[in-house]
Amino acid sequence: MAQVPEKQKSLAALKKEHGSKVIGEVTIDQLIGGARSVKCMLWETSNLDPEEGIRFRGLTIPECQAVLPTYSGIQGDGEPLLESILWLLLTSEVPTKEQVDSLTQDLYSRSKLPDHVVPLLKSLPKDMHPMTQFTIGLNACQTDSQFAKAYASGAPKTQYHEHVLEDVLGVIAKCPEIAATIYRNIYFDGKVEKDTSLDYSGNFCRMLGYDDKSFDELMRLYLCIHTDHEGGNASAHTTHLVGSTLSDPYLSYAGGLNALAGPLHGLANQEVLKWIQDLKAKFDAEGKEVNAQTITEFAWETLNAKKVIPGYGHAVLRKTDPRYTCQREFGLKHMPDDELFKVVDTIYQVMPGILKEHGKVANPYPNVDSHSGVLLWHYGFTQFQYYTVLFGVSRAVGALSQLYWDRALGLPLERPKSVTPEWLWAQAKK
Ligand code: NMX
Ligand code: MLT
Repeated sequence: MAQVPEKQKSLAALKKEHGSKVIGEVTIDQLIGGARSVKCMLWETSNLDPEEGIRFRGLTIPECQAVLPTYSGIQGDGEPLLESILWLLLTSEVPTKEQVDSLTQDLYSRSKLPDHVVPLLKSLPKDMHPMTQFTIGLNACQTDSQFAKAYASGAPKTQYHEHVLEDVLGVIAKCPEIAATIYRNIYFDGKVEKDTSLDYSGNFCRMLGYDDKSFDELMRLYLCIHTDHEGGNASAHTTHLVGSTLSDPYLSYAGGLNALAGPLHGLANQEVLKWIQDLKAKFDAEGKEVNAQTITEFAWETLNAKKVIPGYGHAVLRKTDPRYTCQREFGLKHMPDDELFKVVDTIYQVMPGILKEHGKVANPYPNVDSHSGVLLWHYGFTQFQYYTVLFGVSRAVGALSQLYWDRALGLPLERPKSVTPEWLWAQAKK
């Protein structure tokens, strides 16, 4: 990567000339409250503004949709290819279609799973959660780690990022087959059919067992928008933290997947579908329509039972997530009359008001997970316990692009300071 020496120099100069500059302070609220807004991580690949949402290397989602190569090859004609966003995140440059096509081939050349992985996945109980299976599958691929081998044979620190890049691309290349094997094993006949004449997302759809051009487009959109959400989210942060110990990218991202599997993070996408199914079941049984009034009733039941409304709220965002908005636009274009799509829209009309009235939530608007499930459901992808695996295939691209830069920039072991309650009380009384 040609930019590495220049970026290394710039960071070294920043540290040398301005290292002691104070850029913030930390309150006791922030310390107890999950470090919200504490600026303490360097993240190259994306940035999240509370009002505007995500920018990937400076580009908003609509800007990415306008300039990144698509399957037809024409920018703006369809959704961006996952490979184009990978190129953008890794290099900060908008790729050409030729560059993207060469990256697709490069990923296919690295996609073979070690021989023990498919038999291992097939040996797992079918009722083991798909995310647990995903981390097992990815951990088992670690036998292919180039970085671990190079480190063991004494590679110098200055070359770490070159070996890490091999693994970053290796993990991203292998994730679709691990994920598809899990899906086909749990819900179908275990057979995975590839079509490597297609792009990464199209081939992934065939491996999952879907052959529908409109679903391919949804997968392209889905995989692009879930890639990165700056560094502080739990899956990206975990990947960065584990990687800072010089654990290789396979082990680091398996750590990230474990964080993604929590219901306050990526698992919320399955929880949203479950919430909607529970709502429908209740009102169908009572002979009532699902409408603004019954949704409001069900939302208050959830809140009064001290449970969260899945898919609403965010640790950073203070407006509707632009990832929600672009999925809504996809729905309006491809399935405007779909029953569940309309339910999600009605939820969107009433939920912010309910959450404002409830009075606790800092952000009463929907996040990415609020919309993704119903779009999948429309195409017959109804196994919602699996949805977070799709998020996991995508998040590899952002978290691991940054992991490459972590090593290229020589970032050290992450080791923040903890304090005791006694120390905090002593500070409070000063
Ligand atoms: N429903 C009910 N209560 C909520 C919700 C919600 N959707 N969101 C926040 N709250 C509560 C929260 O539990 C907290 O209560 P308490 O004081 O009793 O602990 C209070 O409101 C203040 O929390 P916030 O400061 O608004 O949110 P925080 O930054 O702590 O948490 C989330 C952010 C995303 C964890 C939270 O909004 C949530 O639990 N949302 C539902 C789960 C979800 O959709 N997660 C997916 C996030 C996106 N992703 O993909 O990761
Ligand atoms: C994410 O995409 O990681 C989520 O929106 C959570 C976050 O940013 O904290």
